[in-house]
Amino acid sequence: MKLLVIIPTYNEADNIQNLIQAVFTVIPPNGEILVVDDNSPDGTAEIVEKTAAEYSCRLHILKRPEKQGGASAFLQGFAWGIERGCDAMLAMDADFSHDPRYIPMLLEKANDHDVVLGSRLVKGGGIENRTFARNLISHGASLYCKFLLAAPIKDWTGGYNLWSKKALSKIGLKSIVTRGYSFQIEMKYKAFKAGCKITEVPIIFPDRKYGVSKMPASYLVKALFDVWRIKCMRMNNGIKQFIKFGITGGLGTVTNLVLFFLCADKAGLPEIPVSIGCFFIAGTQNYIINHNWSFANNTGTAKVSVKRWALFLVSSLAGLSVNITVMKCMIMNFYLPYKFIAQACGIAAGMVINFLFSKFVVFRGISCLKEK
Ligand SMILES: Nc1nc2c(ncn2[C@@H]2O[C@H](COP(=O)(O)OP(=O)(O)OP(=O)(O)O)[C@@H](O)[C@H]2O)c(=O)[nH]1
Ligand SMILES: [Mg+2]
Repeated sequence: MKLLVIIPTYNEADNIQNLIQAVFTVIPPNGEILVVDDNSPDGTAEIVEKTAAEYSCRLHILKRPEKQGGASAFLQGFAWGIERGCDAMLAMDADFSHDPRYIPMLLEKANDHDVVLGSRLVKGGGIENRTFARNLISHGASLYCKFLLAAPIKDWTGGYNLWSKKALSKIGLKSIVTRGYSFQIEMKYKAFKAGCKITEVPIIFPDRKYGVSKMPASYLVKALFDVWRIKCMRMNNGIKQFIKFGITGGLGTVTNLVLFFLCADKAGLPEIPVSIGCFFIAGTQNYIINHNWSFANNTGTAKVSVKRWALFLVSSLAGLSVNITVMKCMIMNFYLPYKFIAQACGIAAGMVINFLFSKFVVFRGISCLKEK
């Protein structure tokens, strides 16, 4: 496993050299560190550059022209690591609140998990030297997220986390829109929703000894609102997918009818084989459009595959069966002035089934580095 440790820095001159040394003593020999510095006025970047000489090609620095926030630094670091073929990316702060001694434990858990969270809120974990108020905020924020997002994660805001390449690809880095504490919440929630295997390992979190905190208190308040935004984003995403899926289905129906008209009406070919052929062609068209458009957030860079195409056709058949069943049941059990009302209900039910099967089976959990 090729590990990249990503450390965002802004004015961490007092910490960075010691941290780099401490990290290198615990990571595997092929592990590397990337510092993402935003032109720190205290010369953090220069210290990293000098230190780099000691660790030939294992210590890298990404220098950005101005302060852009820790979340954006992590995102850029993740993208950098993925491009360079790293299998796992460990995000940690430079201020020693994230003690390097936990790295071996995080790495061990990475063998059978996609995401390993350094957690202050599981048994054995904790926050040192924190006031009662700050403890309350941490616990309260996590309970709030757990309740609203309905995911079994305890430490939502912690930033000492190990992300496998697979998890980052499932989450889709370009889909992450929040910053500050909310960034951690959004990443974790999306990982959970993408079906990543997540675990939390206990860490003790001390306050920084050197330097000052750069996280404005307003970010905490912002996070409270962002949790709703994250929740709604997902719902909106589902609605958008459903609309696109419906349009795709409509296009497929047009293709089906035009082909049927040409082959059965114009060319005089037998209806049943023509109908089956139309089903395959329109189904294939739907599969390709859904892959590249309706579910582009899930599929990303992945190519269309025969297996998923076959699954999609099975899903279409399942939808058709539900359509016929609902239509028939309605005609048999209700008085309807027109049969097409039953057929319309059947189509709607079939479409929902087809959509759910597509979303949660056919297009679920495919690589998604390309979003939106
Ligand atoms: N590249 C970059 N790094 C940043 C920026 N702001 C903060 N950081 C780094 O992000 C990490 C976390 O920042 P802190 O200020 O410690 O924030 P925090 O840990 O959430 O808050 P505290 O608990 O108060 O320390 C540290 O390594 C910072 O140097 C930024 O704008 N750009
Ligand atoms: Mg800190």
